[in-house]
Amino acid sequence: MFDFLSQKFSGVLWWLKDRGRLTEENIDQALGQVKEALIDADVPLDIIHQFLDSIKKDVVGKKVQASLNPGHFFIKIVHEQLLHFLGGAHALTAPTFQIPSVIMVMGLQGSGKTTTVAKLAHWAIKQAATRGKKRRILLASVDFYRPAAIDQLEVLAGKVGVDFFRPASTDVVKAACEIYDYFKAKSYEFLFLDTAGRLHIDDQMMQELVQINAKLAPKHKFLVLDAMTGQESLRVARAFSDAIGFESSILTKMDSDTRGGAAFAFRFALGKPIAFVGSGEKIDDLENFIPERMASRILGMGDILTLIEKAGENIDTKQQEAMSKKMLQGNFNLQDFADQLSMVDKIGSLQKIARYLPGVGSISPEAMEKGQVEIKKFKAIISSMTPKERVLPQLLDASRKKRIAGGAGVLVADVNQLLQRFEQSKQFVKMFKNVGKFR
Ligand SMILES: Nc1nc2c(ncn2[C@@H]2O[C@H](COP(=O)(O)OP(=O)(O)OP(=O)(O)O)[C@@H](O)[C@H]2O)c(=O)[nH]1
Ligand SMILES: [Mg+2]
Repeated sequence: MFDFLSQKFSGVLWWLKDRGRLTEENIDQALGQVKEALIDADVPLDIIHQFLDSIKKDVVGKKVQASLNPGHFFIKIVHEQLLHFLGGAHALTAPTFQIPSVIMVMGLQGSGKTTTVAKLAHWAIKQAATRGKKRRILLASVDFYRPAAIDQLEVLAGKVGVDFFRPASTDVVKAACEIYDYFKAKSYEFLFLDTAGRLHIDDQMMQELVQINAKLAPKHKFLVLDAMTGQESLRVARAFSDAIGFESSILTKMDSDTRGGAAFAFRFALGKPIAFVGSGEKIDDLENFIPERMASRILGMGDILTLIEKAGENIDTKQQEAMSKKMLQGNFNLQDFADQLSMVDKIGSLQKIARYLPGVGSISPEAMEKGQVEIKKFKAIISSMTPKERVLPQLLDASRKKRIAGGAGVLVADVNQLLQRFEQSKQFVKMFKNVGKFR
């Protein structure tokens, strides 16, 4: 997600960071490239101009801090403005649902509503579980537009492990009332309501939603937008906002090779936050949208925090904290590298992780597979080393390498390859450490 913007931005900014002086010429050159990147990402032109103007105003208006070189100063301003555009540092991160609540999703056909209903229910269960609580959750749908739509939700409810209710009526508003009565009668805490989509904004769809909204007064309304639709999704969002209103949006399919333009522009164009982003088809593929992290990601700093958080679901927090501290401090030895590789194993596929790392855009499945095999090999090599060798890899002379290769059942060339990878990884950590300095 945002790989495209990230690649373009980081190219410009890393080039600029080494300039000793900011001249009108190199600022204009950098901004020109930022503009090109945003146009290519399908961000509306008026929004691009406002964004660039705000950067320019800041660059001219603010004094370069003594501790920063001019290139870093420029990046800092771009980062600040980006953050502002995406929702600000103190934006609401995770919505909490009051008890009881009706939570309604709406959006165009195929935008991901039904999948998102299941993801939200799963998310609510996980949230409650962190406080040792269990929620009584009901899923239901008033989508009579597509024949299999309601069955789809029933299957998903089974996967999430929550109750499902099928209304007898096929009149949308009557069905909505039936669902609501059932929800009340059975004292559920949350009702997640799926609605029908249409290919385009359509009067009948809007009218139905207006009526459901009036009858059920959902406490939370989410607009589900397919991030792949680009600028068009902003027009859709305005139409839903005018007709029904919603508090925040959920951008789906951020795992696709979308260029991120809609996400970039949404908050600014609509004045409403993005609450979540969908990053896959599974019920677990829902993330909070955190502007700070997204801004860093776009600027090519990678999203170590998200990565670590994801890891946290599978890895104990102590290990996680130690790792992030080491990364930030730039102390990083082969043992850490091995631990990191184990984390990769625990988190899941490399493809997922690659999305969080700077400059790693799309990687072919073959390359991914090769990567997984490499990880296994590397782990075997590191486990054949002595603890001392792991901390001081410079000890590894030819005879030690031979011993290690023998122990791991690999070639000496593989050991060398590991050391090379470790060096690269250290470079990345170093870069991250430097980035930390001027943020
Ligand atoms: N890759 C990816 N696919 C997604 C995501 N969210 C939904 N999908 C897929 O998109 C397709 C449409 O999702 P649905 O949840 O059925 O969309 P919908 O809005 O309910 O569609 P209608 O009910 O027909 O209006 C399905 O194949 C989903 O698996 C996502 O975040 N990432
Ligand atoms: Mg649906």
